[in-house]
Amino acid sequence: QEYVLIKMEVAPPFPPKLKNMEGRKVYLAAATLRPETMYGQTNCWVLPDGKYGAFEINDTDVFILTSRAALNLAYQNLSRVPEKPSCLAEISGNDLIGLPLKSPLAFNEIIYALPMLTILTDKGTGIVTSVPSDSPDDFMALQDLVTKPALRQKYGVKDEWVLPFKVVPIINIPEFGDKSAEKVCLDLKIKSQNDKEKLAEAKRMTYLKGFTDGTMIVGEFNGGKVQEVKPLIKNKLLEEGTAVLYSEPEKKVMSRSG
Ligand code: ZZB
Repeated sequence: QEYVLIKMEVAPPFPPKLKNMEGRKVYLAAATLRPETMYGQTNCWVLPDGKYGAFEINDTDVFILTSRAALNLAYQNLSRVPEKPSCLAEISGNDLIGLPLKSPLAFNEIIYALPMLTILTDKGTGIVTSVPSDSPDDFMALQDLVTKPALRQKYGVKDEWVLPFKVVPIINIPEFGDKSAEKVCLDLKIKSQNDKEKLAEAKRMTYLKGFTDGTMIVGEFNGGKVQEVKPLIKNKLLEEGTAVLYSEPEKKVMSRSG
């Protein structure tokens, strides 16, 4: 599986945990398969109990992600020390909540790191960028934070990190309109981010239709078909240096061999 890693830059001033990294470029590195949706980012997701680290990628850049992802990156020429992750600090997801970020292509100039409880730590980087217009998981996780003050309180999430951020329409799908994730979540009567089975179905539907029938309604490639502009936007991000490629080794399917 090949992901695009989006470099979501931590905006200064750095919090205590990152103080010794002042002068470097520190990024939350989010793995995505949908680079064409980056215009619609409203926040970043981290797992509150997740274990992350700040890893030196080269002389200037530091990526915050899981140590598992750092090891994979080290074998893909993305570590200051070849084939060896170089960790400057261990950081928990809780430490990241509320970090202000600048993310490529996003219409929102600053977005915040917020808690998502369903992040898998054995996939991608454990950091996920949020596009609630087109990702049902993101739509429901954001909706949970918007509608549940107790959830915000539990994770120390300030209102201003969540409430001003509305769904940004970026892609039109004839069947679903231009907020496809919201529409599919409503149609399937999905209640929360924990509604796993229905969310898997919603994701399947929006992935497929977004790719085959989607048209961009914003940005440099406005009017273009998602299928056609996806590689163009990906290359643009890679060329300007705001994203890098990241390959995930195939997982062994233990249940099949017993
Ligand atoms: C932005 C985005 C916009 C995404 C969208 C999806 C959609 P897959 O196919 O299962 O590999 N993701 C990445 N890492 C994780 C993780 N560790 N835990 C949970 N979610 C993760 O799915 C890859 C997608 O799952 C990635 O692409 C990321 O969210 C999320 F409009 O990034 B995506 C219909 C989906 N739409």
